[in-house]
Amino acid sequence: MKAIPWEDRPAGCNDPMWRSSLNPIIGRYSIPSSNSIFNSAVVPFGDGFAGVFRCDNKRVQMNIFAGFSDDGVNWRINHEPIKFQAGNTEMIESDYKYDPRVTKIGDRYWITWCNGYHGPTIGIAYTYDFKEFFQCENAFLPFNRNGVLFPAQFNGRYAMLSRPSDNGHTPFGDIYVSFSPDMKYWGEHRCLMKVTPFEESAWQCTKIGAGSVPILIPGEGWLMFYHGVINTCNGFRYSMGAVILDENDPTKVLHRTMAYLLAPAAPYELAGDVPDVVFPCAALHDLEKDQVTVYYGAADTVVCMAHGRISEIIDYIKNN
Ligand code: BMA
Repeated sequence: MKAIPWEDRPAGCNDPMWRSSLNPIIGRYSIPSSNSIFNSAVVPFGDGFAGVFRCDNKRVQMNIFAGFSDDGVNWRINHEPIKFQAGNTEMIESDYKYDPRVTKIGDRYWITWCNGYHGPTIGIAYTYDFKEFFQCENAFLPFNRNGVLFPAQFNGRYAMLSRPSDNGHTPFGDIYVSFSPDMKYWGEHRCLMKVTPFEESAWQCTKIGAGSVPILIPGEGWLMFYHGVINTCNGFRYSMGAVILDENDPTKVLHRTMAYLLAPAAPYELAGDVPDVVFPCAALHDLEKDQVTVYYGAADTVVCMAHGRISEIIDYIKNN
């Protein structure tokens, strides 16, 4: 595997995670049509990396685009959005597509995203090569967002995290997990984790949503980065935390951050089309080197990275 993008902890930093000195790694105008590029997903692919990027155009129409990189930092994003063919169903209408995640399961890469079908719900598609994409049935009824697939099956069933929501800027939201034998029919919906009491952990007291594809940490469980939101007098503020789920039973939370891992503080997180947003959608990891690099959208405008030591993050989650 290619080395993941990495920088050691800066001198004097005691935080569990730190920002890349290259942030933002993708600027808002990185393709000719774009107003903003953010909330995007990357995975190891071939000799390098591939990704699916949320690029809102200058009409502020939301769509998803494929991209490629040799080093995970410098990206060539296609100038045309992904064009889907029919997958496990006939083509489904889609008014908009945003906030993609990419999960490799077996021989293919599955894309999940927020799909506009009479309101937001979870779209699903797959690709083998990031050139041809096959769209499948939507996972759920509207309204839902933040659909994230596990990279493994449980008793032969696929598992997906999601966040039932409303048609607008949802003022509530907990994370659920659902199962499917075939990526088409979803059920056995279980509530996984809820917002926290304001007095205990206010940054995640309004709504939470799954972020990165869960990473299996041997002997610990599934590590998943998620976002948490507090409603302030200036609107929503999005921060990042993480959770460890049971390796064999992804309906079980073992440990969860009460203190955040990363919250809006850098200029590109505080200023942009939507200020005060840190929104994780992907993570690259290297277990041997004890490294994880999270990709997050900043201020609904640009793409950024944050690094951390997996073992330290696990300890931090357990202790905080
Ligand atoms: C959510 C989604 C995200 C966005 C966030 C902050 O509801 O629309 O795409 O990053 O709000 O604006």
